[in-house]
Amino acid sequence: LLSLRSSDGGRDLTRFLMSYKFGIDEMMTKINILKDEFTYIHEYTPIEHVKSRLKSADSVLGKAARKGIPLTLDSIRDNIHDIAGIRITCSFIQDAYRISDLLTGQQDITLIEVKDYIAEPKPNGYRSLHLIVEVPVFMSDRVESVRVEIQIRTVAMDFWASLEHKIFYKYDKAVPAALLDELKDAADVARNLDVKMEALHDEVREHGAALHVIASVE
Ligand code: 0O2
Repeated sequence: LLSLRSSDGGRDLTRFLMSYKFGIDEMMTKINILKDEFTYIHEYTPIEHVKSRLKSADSVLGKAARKGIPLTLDSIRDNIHDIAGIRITCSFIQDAYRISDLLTGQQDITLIEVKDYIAEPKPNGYRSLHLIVEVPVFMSDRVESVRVEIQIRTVAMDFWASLEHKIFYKYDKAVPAALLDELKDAADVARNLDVKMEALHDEVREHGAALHVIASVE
């Protein structure tokens, strides 16, 4: 195999990464359809924000080298699952599972892996629902199944994760223990906020349903 850092290998790598960009495009279309349809029919959408990112060639090669993965396209495809990444932010915990079900229930999506850090948060307090899915991408001469990592989290989880990520890099991954403890406390506060907001949301919805029943009887 040509070295992926040589000019020919680099072209192969660019073409390889292009299929991940198309994988993101396919998934974004699905997510935007769900979002628009929900807004139109229910006047409410479980999807608040969506962001996507494609890992750069350098960061893919860097990750492969760090993990001791051979620098071939096949082994990169098999071992690095977050080349294409999508992050969906929602309001409530139950929305995260709803979005996950709506996406993974689609005929052409294959669910490869689920990591439920909402049910089982990481020791540092990180919470999020991670899915690895495969989506077909139709190209001029072939169909490729492209893996996309989807992170689904509430606004509170996202707020915590983005600050924690910044702190982690600010301290060059050596965060002082006292700060780690405070971050864990903040994660607990975010979790409590999610639980509280969900309970309020359910209460308001039940109240709305009761009003609807009264109105239909009258
Ligand atoms: P970035 O900069 O966001 O891309 P992997 O390392 O992906 O091969 P792993 O560790 O099993 O395998 O994956 P996992 O646990 O599903 O987490 C992958 C991604 O989730 C991370 O990507 C982060 O985006 C996010 N994540 C996981 N744990 C944490 C955490 O403790 N804090 C924050 N803020 N984010 C987390 P990257 O590549 O590490 O980072």
